[in-house]
Amino acid sequence: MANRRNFLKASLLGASAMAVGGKVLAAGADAPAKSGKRMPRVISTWDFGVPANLAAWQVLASHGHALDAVEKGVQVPEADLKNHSVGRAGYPDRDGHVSLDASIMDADGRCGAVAALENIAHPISVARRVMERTPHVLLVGEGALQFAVEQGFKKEKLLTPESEAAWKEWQKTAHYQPVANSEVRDYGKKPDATLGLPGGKDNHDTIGMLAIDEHGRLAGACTTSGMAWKLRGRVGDSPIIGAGLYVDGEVGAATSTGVGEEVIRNVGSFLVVELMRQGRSPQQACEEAVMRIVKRRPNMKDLQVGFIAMNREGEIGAYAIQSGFSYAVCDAGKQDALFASKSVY
Ligand code: SD4
Repeated sequence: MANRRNFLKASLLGASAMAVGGKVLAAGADAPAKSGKRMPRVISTWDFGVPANLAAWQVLASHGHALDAVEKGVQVPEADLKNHSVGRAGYPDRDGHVSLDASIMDADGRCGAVAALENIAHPISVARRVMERTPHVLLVGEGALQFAVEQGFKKEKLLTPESEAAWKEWQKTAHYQPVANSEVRDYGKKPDATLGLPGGKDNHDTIGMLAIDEHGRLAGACTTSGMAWKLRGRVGDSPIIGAGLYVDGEVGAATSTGVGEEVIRNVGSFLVVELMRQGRSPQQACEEAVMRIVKRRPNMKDLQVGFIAMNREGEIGAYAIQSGFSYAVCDAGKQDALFASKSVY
């Protein structure tokens, strides 16, 4: 179990390199922008956050709203056929159904979410419709699908031949053991957003994105196909407001990736925002929230949870249990920056 000394050691030594255009540039402290202003800005989880941020940036750079930016941004991995952990090409559940979870939230506490949604490629946009066109926050399963179709979303088969092949391969053992996405990635290379995920190993990455626009408005989005081979009906943290995503315009925003059950148990993203409210920096808040989980679960060997956070000044933070968690940052200074997060192990 990580004790306080380990934690401090990890905080001090945890490598945090940044890759931009193929070169590792600097340690991943949140360096002040040259202009002194950190907005507009967008941060998102994992390597595929780089192209997602670019799409969000198009909105932010043309004076758009943070809410539009995060929706547009996360639609990129949702549509990516090589991405087997988000959206259209996500790996299915144990029984072969691709079921998607997503949530979206703005600075005023307005939010919407869908869980266990099947046959719709962009769950984030359905989540936004839940927020804007219903008195509800969360729609699930059949009801979410019915609502999506009523709203004009196209119903389509999502299971791609590649995902189906991976599922069939998995069925040979049918062993369900979420594996931490913690292999060391080569940050010396230009981030390759089309990497996809090797079958069966990296079986769960989620895109969580936080943005602040030029008016200082915060918003967040989170979308995933959840854990590959999960039990039918399993819902992770991503569509649970307060767990996978939380935004408070007076304080900041946070989102998570990793084993959703642990994040739900600890109401992770809400915790990160509350810690920022109490005066922690985004980095300190992410670290404390991760340590809260680690403290409760001594045997964290195969467990990954990572948080990213942004406060209302546009300062950011990231922290994970395991190494190998990456996050992408985009602002007026650099649009394709990818960082290796600090981590406990
Ligand atoms: C879930 N948190 O469904 C998601 C999966 C994920 O990295 O983020 N994996 O539990």
